[in-house]
Amino acid sequence: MALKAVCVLKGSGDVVGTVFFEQQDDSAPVKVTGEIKGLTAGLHGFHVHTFGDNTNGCMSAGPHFNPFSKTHGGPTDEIRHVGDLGNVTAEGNVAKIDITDNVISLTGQRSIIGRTMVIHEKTDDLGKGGDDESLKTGNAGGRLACGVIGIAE
Ligand SMILES: [Cu+2]
Ligand SMILES: [Zn+2]
Repeated sequence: MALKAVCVLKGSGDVVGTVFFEQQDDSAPVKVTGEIKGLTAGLHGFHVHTFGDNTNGCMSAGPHFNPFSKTHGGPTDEIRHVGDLGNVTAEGNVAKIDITDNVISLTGQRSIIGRTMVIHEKTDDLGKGGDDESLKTGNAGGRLACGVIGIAE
């Protein structure tokens, strides 16, 4: 049976979203779909952060989910955090999400269940920015909205 998860993103401003995750079995890629509204047009970093903790807003989610102690990268890079899903593109304030990823999972060591999905203020430079911060966060800036990823029906 397929594994499913869902995340409702909220923040201190107008950005809101819903993201759905589906994986056919343990070893299959995860299909990520959904929509985020209230963004400025352009690219916005989109990552899974380590903790499912929003007690102090999106900051409590901690750094990018990184169980294998790698540096930050893009979704198609060999060296990346498990949580590195790259950027989503907003057109007319809305980003439609349609990502298939082979590294995140809904089960096992790479499971994102109970962790936090974050949408950022700025573009993720995918680790190619040439400074230290690029290899940690992709210089994606503030956390506009976030939500804990939970098991869905
Ligand atoms: Cu992030
Ligand atoms: Zn990262």
